Amino acid sequence: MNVARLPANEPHDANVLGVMRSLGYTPDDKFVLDVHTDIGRVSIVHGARCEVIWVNHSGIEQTTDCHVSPSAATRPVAGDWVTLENETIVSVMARRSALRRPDPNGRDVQVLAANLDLVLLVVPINKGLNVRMLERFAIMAWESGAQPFVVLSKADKARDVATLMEEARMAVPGVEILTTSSESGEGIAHLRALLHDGVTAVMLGASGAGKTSLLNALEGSAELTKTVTRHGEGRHATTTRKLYRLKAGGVLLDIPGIRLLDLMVGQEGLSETFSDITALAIDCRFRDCAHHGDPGCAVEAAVASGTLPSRRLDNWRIVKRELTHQEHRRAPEEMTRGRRTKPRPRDERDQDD
Ligand SMILES: Nc1nc2c(ncn2[C@@H]2O[C@H](COP(=O)(O)OP(=O)(O)OP(=O)(O)O)[C@@H](O)[C@H]2O)c(=O)[nH]1
Ligand SMILES: [Mg+2]
Ligand SMILES: [Zn+2]
Repeated sequence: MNVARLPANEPHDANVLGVMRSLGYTPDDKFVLDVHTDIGRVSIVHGARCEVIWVNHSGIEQTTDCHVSPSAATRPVAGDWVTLENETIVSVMARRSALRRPDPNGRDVQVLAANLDLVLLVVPINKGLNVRMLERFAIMAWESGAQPFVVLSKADKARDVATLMEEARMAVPGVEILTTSSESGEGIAHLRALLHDGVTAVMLGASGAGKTSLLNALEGSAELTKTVTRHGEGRHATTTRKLYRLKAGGVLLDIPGIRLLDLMVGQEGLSETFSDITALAIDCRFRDCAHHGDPGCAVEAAVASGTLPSRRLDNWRIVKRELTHQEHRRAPEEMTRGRRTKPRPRDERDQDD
């Protein structure tokens, strides 16, 4: 727990609280406002500097370009709550959720955005649905600790939307799905209703999926989505992660497109995304069943009996392999240490879960 003093009876408290709420402050945030500490939210990070929105001692909202003190233990990212002293970020508050991906160096993890409630998985359906991509985005969203929500974008150019919805439903069971079009306005009101006061959402999707266009459709804003050169080519891709406060309340982070290769896979996100397989696996004879020719495998039995589509198991195996690979790159020693050589028998499994 960080600083914990409730606002005293000072005239600007209500104002401070109002601005903090409009910035997405919720009771889930692991700190309490304190009149003696300047707290703000990072809206953009430019290299070593951060743009922070905060309220000064007169209760006036400010947007300040801040340095980060070398003593700050954590490097701030968009969405972080930070404390300020003389326009310098001195500390980063504990995060209640964070969207992460593997660092390009392969060993570390990079935080893309912090303190999220909702991860909008923006996947276009104008050329069919990329199931592989949707599954991975869902894994990354589950791993963040925020709630995933699927936005099937560019619905105005989609054919057979009902089938695509069904495919999406199968890929991420239990996750809500909405079709949208920034052209026709389909689904925009629904999306706006989701992003009410106290909600921080981030849009996760490939480049060109239509994220910035959704922001524009929601807000009637005109963030660049397209710059056509004199020769008729070129598209404006988002290059910075930026936090927007929506007119109807709520906070939305627009981030650059993510490539399939940069996605993070994690054990928890895997079992949530493939919750159908997770549920079946309870009946596998071995706790660490690989669902690949293992004796007593309930998942393979479900495929054989037609209850589970074989494509689903194929995809699970691929992602599982990727996960093992990523974990291995991040912590080779830990992997070897943690690996069990022999599967435990079933009754032992039943006791420790
Ligand atoms: N038909 C149609 N085209 C769309 C829709 N939404 C976006 N587009 C087009 O798709 C292209 C990419 O849209 P952007 O909103 O820039 O995509 P983005 O996800 O922000 O891309 P990055 O910033 O690179 O991550 C643009 O040319 C948009 O005009 C839609 O709902 N329907
Ligand atoms: Mg964009
Ligand atoms: Zn199995």
